[in-house]
Amino acid sequence: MLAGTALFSCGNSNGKGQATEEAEEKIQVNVPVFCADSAYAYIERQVAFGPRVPNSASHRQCGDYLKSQLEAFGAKVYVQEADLMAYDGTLLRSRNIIGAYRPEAAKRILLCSHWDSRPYADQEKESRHHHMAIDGANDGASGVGVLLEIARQLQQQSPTLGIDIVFFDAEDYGAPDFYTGQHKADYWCLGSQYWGRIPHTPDYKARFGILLDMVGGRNATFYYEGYSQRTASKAMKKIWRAAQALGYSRYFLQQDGGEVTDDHVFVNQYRQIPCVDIIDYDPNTDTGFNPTWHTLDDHIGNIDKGTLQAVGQTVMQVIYNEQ
Ligand code: AHN
Ligand code: ZN
Repeated sequence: MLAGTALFSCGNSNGKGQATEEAEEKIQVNVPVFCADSAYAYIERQVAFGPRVPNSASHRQCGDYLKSQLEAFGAKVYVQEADLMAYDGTLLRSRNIIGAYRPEAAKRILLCSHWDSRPYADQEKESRHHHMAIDGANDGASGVGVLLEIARQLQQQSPTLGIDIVFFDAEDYGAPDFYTGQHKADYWCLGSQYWGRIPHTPDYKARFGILLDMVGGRNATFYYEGYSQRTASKAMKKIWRAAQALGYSRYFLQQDGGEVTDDHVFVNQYRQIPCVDIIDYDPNTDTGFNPTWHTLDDHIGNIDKGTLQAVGQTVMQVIYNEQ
């Protein structure tokens, strides 16, 4: 099984944060070490199914895999099924897949990512490529890979708060640039819009949420994303502070980036949960995203373990220190 074979070089003690005799009375939290090799293996595994485009066999198979992997890591798993209408009227057979840790705990943190991949490489230079589906190693699979590794860690050592890992479906089925027909508004993030209206448990609440989107690119840079800044600045500052303390300031820049319509918007709008988007922002491209964004270059060869490590360890630092 992957869970066993994924552990190449990662031990399970970081030697940091251990309670010493001198500092006994202080609250010390031993944060487990995030294993980037393991996260990388979970990304490879998702990509190996083929593009996870809704209504495809690859999509269905990957969804089954995510559900069974969360179960294997000891989560209480919920699967929300819904037919969601895309911009062009296509009904997307979608599943939000949720893994809850300590489901009885009132104080909770939400961690989320989208798991579908985009049906169109519409940022490719040549139009003959625009109708091809992307692997979405970064755009989709990277966030899920990091969260699966965190799920594996949660099974071994529980933080104080309950944790919910939500894999949203149908995030990336927005109208392509080449589509000239009429379309409805808000055609991105269909899975999170559904979950926001009908959460997996009634009146679901969390102290805050963290959304991971494109967290595996080489030389990734995470800026203060505009919507997170306006609606979740307290949690955002906490995350960036943790990253600086861990030595990841070259990834987590303390500068303003653009504003992005992403799943965190609907988590906040529908559930009033402040949610921070950790998303690779590139000020040197027209799109503001990584050069591989919505292109055929978004494949496993462009995933960087250093970035996965920085993001995974930072998220763990935050969730294990929450009281
Ligand atoms: C828009 O382009 C409007 N939102 C980007 C959200 C996204 C797409 N994240 C990954 N793929
Ligand atoms: Zn995308």
